[in-house]
Amino acid sequence: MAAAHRPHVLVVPYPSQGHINPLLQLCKRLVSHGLTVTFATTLFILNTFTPKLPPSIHLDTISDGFDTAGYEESSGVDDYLARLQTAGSNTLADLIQRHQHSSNPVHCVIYDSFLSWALDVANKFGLPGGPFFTQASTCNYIYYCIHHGLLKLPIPSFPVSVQGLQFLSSHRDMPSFVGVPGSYPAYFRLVLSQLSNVHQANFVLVNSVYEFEQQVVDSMSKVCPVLTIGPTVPLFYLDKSFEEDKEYGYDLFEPDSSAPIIQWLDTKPAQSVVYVAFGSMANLSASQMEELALGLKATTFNFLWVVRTSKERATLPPKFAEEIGDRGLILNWGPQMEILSHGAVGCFFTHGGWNSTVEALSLGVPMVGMPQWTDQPTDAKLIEDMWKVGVRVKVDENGIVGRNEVENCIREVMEGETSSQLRHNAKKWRNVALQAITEGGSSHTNICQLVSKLLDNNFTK
Ligand code: UDP
Ligand code: 7WV
Repeated sequence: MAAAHRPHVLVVPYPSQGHINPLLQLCKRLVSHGLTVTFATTLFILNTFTPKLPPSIHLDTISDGFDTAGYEESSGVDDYLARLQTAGSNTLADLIQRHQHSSNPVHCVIYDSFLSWALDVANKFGLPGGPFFTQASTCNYIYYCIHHGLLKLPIPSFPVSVQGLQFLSSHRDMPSFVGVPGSYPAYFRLVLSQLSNVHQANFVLVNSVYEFEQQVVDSMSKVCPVLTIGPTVPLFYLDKSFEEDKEYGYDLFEPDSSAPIIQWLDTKPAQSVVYVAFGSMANLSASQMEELALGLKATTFNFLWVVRTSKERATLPPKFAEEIGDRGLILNWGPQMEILSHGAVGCFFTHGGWNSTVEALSLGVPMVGMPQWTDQPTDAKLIEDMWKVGVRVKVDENGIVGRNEVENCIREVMEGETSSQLRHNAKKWRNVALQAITEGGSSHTNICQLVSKLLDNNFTK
């Protein structure tokens, strides 16, 4: 296709690591199908972090209204989300308008489902568009049912009667905004707003695999045009023929170059290391950090632990690093896909963010889920009960996961009775993920369907 006749898709992420990663991977897939793609993150992010992306992905910006320091500059969640919507809508309109007068106008807008207002902007210019959901279909459908009154809050009893959600058996399985009523009201409104206009979208993309959440995808497909297109992870680790797709390419954190992570893993026996990481946002309390440190120490396994913030690092027991010696390596940020795919890693101790969950499931790594908030409790439920690829920690009466619980959960995944079954199941799901992205597989078929929609609607005129 000559460049001028290729549909030009504008992709707009929510400005956080867990949202940028999957939307970028979508960009790569669309480029590989011959489309022209522009990725528009915020001015703050583009000015502050340097991406390592293929030149075929064009970069542009919108504004969240906080061009100097992003979220840190806001006075809190309400302020941030309000300005993200007003400044975001205006600057998205500006961006589309600027392109309209170029040789390369935008034909379609794919926006993060957190930015549901982007559909109004696209439609104002007569453009089609659709959201990309970066969380599990189970969470999306829970929010759909709440938004549309099919689930009333507080949920009076479990299991709920909604088809596809019957496996949820307590408040502990629900997203935190539902399970802990009144927590983060502005974020709760945000996740519900995702579902406000899905029936008006031209398509609804989800970072999941049909086979991962079959029943719930079937239910949601009855109310909007869902296309599961996951896993949106760098594909090299699933299939070595994707040589160009080894990393996401847009990290919002600078790794300590001093830590020789992969060389360290290379010195460890197969499946002897616990990889511990809580994604890009979690902040563990001082007492939780201490319990985790002592639990890890008690297991006697090797561990690779991402302690992201200096505040968290300051809460480690004195002399912890010396005491564990070469058994443990602590880093502030690492190449997670490369780590998870390393043969030395035998268990992923995770907060269960959806990307981390999908990454581990796609690589066949069993997990311990230690959810913090938002969609993570539900992801931990899926890990433990739907896919049976891991266990979920129990929280004590003070809201802390104690050192013994940390130790026991790790032992169960690394060497317990259920360990070999978890590993067996994890391999099975890896294969499901691989099949899905292979020609004829569910996600491959859905991406082809999306691409042909983009071509057929003849957006090129
Ligand atoms: N990640 C990474 N290095 C780290 C920790 C996390 O590259 O040291 C990546 C991880 O692979 C995932 C993303 O950051 O793609 C985190 O997304 P997730 O949904 O798991 O959690 P969130 O950060 O949104 O809580
Ligand atoms: C960033 C900010 C708020 C939320 C999330 C990410 C998420 O859960 O993905 Br609620």
